[in-house]
Amino acid sequence: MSINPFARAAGVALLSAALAGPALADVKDYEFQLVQNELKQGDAVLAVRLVNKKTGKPVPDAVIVAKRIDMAPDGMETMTSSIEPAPSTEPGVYRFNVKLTMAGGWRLSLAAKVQGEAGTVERRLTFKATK
Ligand SMILES: [Cu+2]
Repeated sequence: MSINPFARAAGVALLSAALAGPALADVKDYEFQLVQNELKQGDAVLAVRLVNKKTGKPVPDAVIVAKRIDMAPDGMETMTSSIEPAPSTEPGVYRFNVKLTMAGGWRLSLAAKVQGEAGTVERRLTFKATK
């Protein structure tokens, strides 16, 4: 009986993943949450917290790979505005300088890579810009 060495290597990898069991986290265990749901219209700082839902702990050092704000909640999906990273003030809290050019409902879309995890954490969050 001959076993393809690649198949054998894959089998070993699967086995070690299975043995790792609960220690192996999943990107679904991570969630972005808004720090505040309402911001003043104009130049604002939008802050989100990344948490591990299983431990309840904040997750620092994630790499934001995609970000966008638009007014989809008010039926204006094509109305986007600028969003730029701002320095963090607390581990696990990610801050962005945004220009909220209009009062109303906004949507934040984020994608991030968590250190040591495969896959991408994606999340859409809704907040409000007030006059
Ligand atoms: Cu608008």
